[in-house]
Amino acid sequence: RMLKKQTQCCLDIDRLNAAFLAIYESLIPPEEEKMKQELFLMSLEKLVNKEWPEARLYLYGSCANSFGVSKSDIDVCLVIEDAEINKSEVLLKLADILQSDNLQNVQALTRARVPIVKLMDPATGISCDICINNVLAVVNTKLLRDYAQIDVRLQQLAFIVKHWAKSRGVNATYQGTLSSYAYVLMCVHFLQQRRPAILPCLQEMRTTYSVTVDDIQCAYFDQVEKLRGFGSRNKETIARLVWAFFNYWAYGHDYANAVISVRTGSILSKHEKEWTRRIGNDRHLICIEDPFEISHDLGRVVDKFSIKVLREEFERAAEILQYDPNPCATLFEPY
Ligand code: 3AT
Ligand code: MG
Repeated sequence: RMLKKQTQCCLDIDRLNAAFLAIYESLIPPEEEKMKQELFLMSLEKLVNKEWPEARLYLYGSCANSFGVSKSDIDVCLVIEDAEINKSEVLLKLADILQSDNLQNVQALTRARVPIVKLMDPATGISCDICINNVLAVVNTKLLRDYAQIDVRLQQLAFIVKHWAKSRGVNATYQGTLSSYAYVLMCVHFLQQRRPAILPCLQEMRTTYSVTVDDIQCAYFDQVEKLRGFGSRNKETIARLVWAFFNYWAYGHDYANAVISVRTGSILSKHEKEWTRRIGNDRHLICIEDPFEISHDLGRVVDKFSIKVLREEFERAAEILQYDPNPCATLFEPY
């Protein structure tokens, strides 16, 4: 009877596939939006180069990692290769320059964890955050973009998970829930763990790309065009994967002991990472290892209240996918 029940559920799940694909497609930004962003970046770079001729601007975050939905804010990193600079001074100067160029809502946040200048371009409606010399974020953006080239199911799963997290209010690090970056890493790890695997572990393969940033060596196999079709032996549909993803985080993950690690493509123990005790504000209640900054747990923002909220949301999602007659609507209901 058990087996019959399971087969039944899988068939039902696959029936939802078209609906999930339609949600995914509705979230993809149009080509035109990407072009506008590129043009805006070029005009910004011109402006910046008047003051700092050697400086370069890079897009990072969801506008460059393939996991950006339509109308997201863009994240820009200003790279100045002068070790002597004072970030706060540069940010204040930058804010001045932008203000005199008629950009709107210009604001320098020099005391934030990642100091930035915020602005809005009235001509295009693009809102943007500019940080200084945050090269690690530019490199982790490339890693995620490279993973996205291997199997389209990563992009599909991540769009749906991010859309769910935003709808359910569990995508705010200042409230103790997880960043978009953390959710995408959870998706990559999940697809590395399927059998047959849908994604490889690029950092365990031959090095074809290597940079050293802030004393951290970032190295992995980046010739991803050679890996297209890697996951094709696994035939799971996106609906099945969404269902399995929420089941894993609701009932399968060992919150007491396990650390998910995209870097190794495996589960590590909290014990070996020495993430068993609370140190300062880092509580390690859900552990997601950063692929490059390996002492960094992306779950460290989660506290004893928000872990409950998160786990209840994972369980809610798993229950809905199992039993709700119209799961695609209920799953994304605003909280
Ligand atoms: P949204 O579509 O904006 O929600 P995003 O991928 O742009 O998703 P964020 O704006 O939260 O996500 O972050 C922008 C980038 O900054 C993503 C990643 O390259 C980097 N980043 C964010 N949080 C961390 C972190 N804790 N450690 C290292 N890099 C991070
Ligand atoms: Mg962003």
